[in-house]
Amino acid sequence: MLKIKDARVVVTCPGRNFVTLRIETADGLYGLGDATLNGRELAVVSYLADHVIPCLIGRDAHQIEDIWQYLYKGAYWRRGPVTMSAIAAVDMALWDIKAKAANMPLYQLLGGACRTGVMVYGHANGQTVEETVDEALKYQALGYKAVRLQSGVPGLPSTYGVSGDKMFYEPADGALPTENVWSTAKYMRTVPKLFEAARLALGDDVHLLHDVHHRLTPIEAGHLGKSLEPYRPFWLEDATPAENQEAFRLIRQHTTTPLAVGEVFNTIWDCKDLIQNQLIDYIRATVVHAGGITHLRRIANLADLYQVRTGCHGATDLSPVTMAAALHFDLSIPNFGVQEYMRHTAETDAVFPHAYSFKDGYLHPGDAPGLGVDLDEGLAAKYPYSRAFLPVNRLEDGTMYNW
Ligand code: CS2
Ligand code: MG
Repeated sequence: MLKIKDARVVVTCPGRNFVTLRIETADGLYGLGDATLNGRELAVVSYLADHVIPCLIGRDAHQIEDIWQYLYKGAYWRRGPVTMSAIAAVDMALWDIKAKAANMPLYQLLGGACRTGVMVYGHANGQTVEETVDEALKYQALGYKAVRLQSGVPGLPSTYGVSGDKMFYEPADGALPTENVWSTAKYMRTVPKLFEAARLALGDDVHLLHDVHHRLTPIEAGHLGKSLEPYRPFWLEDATPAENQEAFRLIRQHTTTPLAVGEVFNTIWDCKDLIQNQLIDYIRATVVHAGGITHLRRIANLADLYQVRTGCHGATDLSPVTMAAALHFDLSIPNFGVQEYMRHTAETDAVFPHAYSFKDGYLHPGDAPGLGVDLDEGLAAKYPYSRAFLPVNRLEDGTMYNW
């Protein structure tokens, strides 16, 4: 029995807000779990502090699956981003503790390595197509085998994925939501030019990815996918909102461009039909928003039956605790595809010292026992929470739209 003696939630803002759960056992072992839900952080803090932690004290930290079921079925109100981020944090921390107790890196406990490293993609962005291609060339020079391309859209003051930051990207930018203006017509004219210029400049040996960020209707997404086929994109991400999973059938009918979706998914139910009907090629659900390693492995196992690979979300607003957990997961599953890797600020990396390392386009979680990430609570306390909202989008006529 590894009795849970204490658990607390640590909130810090070294460049951006992060919520971390720390669970400690009577034997002095402790584990960390990320519970950061961008723009809604404090809802998960309360869910953990007021509703989950009281239920954890005294339990056996070894019983990861039973505790998962207890928090999921016992909540009565199942699913959803807040509940599943809270459960995810507990799950990550318990796997961290179990691997430390076993004195091995988590991937070894998850069945060992299926590859020598985790291929990642970087986030090239620029105000213009030319600037974006220049940034992509810099990633290629750093050894990246895969690069995501996001450029400004002529005629639109701002758009998703484009900022002054080049190695990390933080969309939550205001004490109240920033209102952006969107035009699908202007966007649809830009993306094919971006891919044509990038393929020309970077050659054939680099994977090119793009995030539509939920902004097209299914038929528009089919059209865009088709127009990019000559440039062989690795994937088109979040081509249309996925609440109606059937919507992807229409996209499939019009293009063979691979489709990736899932960063906003919280359980296997959000993607079961997409996977079983072969409507997607990459599932992007993450350990922090989809119920932790325990549940994400279920999703990956289902996906494997249909030759769907993983492409886990790894944006800057997912903490280094999530990145560490994701890498142990990515290294150990058979149907790994690619891992998103937006870097963190130097302040964040100092608050969360970690064993994972980048080399020649690949990340490796390292071989420290557990997740291989820690939390400097003294340093964290120097960065108090600062409320920040994600932007919203309106069409040019003022209609509320998908950001
Ligand atoms: C994005 C994210 O990285 C991605 O693929 O979709 O930047 C996303 O917008 C943020 O994580 C939201 O907090
Ligand atoms: Mg995305």
